[in-house]
Amino acid sequence: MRTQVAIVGGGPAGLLLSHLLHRQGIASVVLESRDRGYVERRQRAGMLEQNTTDVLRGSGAGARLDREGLVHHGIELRFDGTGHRIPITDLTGRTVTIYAQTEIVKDLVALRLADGGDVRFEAEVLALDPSTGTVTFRQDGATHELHADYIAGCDGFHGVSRAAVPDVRTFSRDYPFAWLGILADVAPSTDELIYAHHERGFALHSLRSPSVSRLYLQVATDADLADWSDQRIWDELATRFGTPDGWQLKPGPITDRSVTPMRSFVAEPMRHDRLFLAGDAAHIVPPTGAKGLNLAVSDVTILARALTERYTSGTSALLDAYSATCLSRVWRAEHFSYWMTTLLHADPGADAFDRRVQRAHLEYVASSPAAATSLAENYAGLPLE
Ligand code: RFL
Ligand code: PHB
Repeated sequence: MRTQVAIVGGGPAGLLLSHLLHRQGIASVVLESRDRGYVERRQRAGMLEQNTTDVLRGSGAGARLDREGLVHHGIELRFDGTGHRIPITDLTGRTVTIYAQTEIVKDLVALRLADGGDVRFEAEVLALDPSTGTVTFRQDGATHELHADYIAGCDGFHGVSRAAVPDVRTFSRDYPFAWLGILADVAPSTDELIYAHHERGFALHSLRSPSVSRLYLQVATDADLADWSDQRIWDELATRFGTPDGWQLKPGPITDRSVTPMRSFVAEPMRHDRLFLAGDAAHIVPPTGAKGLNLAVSDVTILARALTERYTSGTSALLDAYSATCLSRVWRAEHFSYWMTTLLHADPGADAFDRRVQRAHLEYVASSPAAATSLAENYAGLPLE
C-alpha cells in the first residue's frame, strides 16, 4: 500500500491535516487505533482561538461552527468573591469561540469521508521508520505496511511516533494538582467563561451550548471519582465561585465526568527525516490557557503549507523550517499556560510568601491594562504569520 502522507492518529490534528492536504491535491491515509464513536465522543477542549476558526472556515470545514459556535469577547477572573472582566476583543481586536472538540472531530470525519478520504478506524500503528517512510499497523487481526513519502505523527501524548525520533530531548513539568471536569445538562450560569481562584482551589465555568455547561474543579492528583458525588461537586463549585452579591450557580444532571492530570511537556525537535510530529504527540500544556487544541491546529496548518510547497515547487525550505517554526509558537503557549496555571491554582506546597506573591499577581492582572492586554493577546492567540 502506498500514499503520499501517512498520518498516524485520527484526532483533531491528524484529521485536519488530511483535510488540508486533500484541498491541495495531496493524498493521505489516516490510521486511528480507536473506533469512530470513541473518537467522536471523547470530551476535551472547547475554546478556539481566532486562528483556529479562521483555518477551519478557510478550508471549508466551518459550516456548523458558523451556525453553532458561540463567539466570546471576554473572560472573567474571579477571586475574593469579585469578578474582573478581561475584555479580550477590546484589548486585541480578536474573538474566541466556544465549539467543542468533539464537534470539530465529527465535522472533519464527515468531510473526509464525503470527499472519499481514506480514514481507517481500529487501525493501530505498531511501528514506523522515519528513514524509509514505512508504517506498520494492525487492522482486522492482520499486520499491514503502508509506504509513504512522509509520515505525520499526530498520535497524541501516548502515541508511538515520538519514540521514533532518535535523540529526542524532552522538557516537562508535572503540577501538584489535577482537574475534575464535568458536562452537565443545565443552562450555563454565565455568558462568559469564569476562571476562579479560591483558597480551596481553582474552578472554571465554561459551556457547550445554551443548555449544556462544562465545569472544572482543581482536585488532588490522586483524586478518585468515586469520592466525588454529584452533590459534593456542585457544593464545591458553588463555594469556589461564591460571591456576596447573590450570583447563583445552577446545578443540573451530570452526564460526563473525568479527572485529568496537569502537565507541561515539549519534545524537540519535532522532525526526524521523513517523520513530522504534530499536536499532543510533540507537546502538552495544562488546559488553563486553552491552548492544546489550538496548537495542534497551528502545527498541522504549518505542516500542510510546507508539504504543499514541497509537492508543488519541489523546494523543502518550509519543511526544513517546520520544527523551529512550530517550537517558537509552542514555547510561547507553554509559557502562557504555565503562567495562567500558577496564577489561578492553589498550590498545596505554597508557603505564606508564595500566596502573597500570587495575590499581588492576581491584583496586578485585574487592575493593570498592560497586564490584562498581555493575558488577552496570549489567550486570543498570536497571529499565525
Ligand atoms: P489527540 O486528540 O490525543 O489525538 C491523537 C489520536 O491518535 C490516536 N492514537 C493512535 N492511532 C493509531 N495508532 C497508534 N499507535 C495511536 N496512538 C494514539 C488516539 O486514539 C487519538 O485519537 O491529539 P491531537 O490530535 O494532537 O489533539 C490535541 C487535543 O486533543 C488536545 O491538545 C486538547 O484536547 C487539549 N485541551 C484543550 N485545548 C484547547 O485548545 N482548548 C481547550 O479549551 C482545551 N481544553 C484540553 C481541554 C484537554 C483536556 N484533557 C482531557 C486532556 C480540556 C481538557 C480536560
Ligand atoms: C472548555 O470549555 O473545555 C475549556 C475552556 C477553557 C479552558 C479549558 C477548557 O481554559
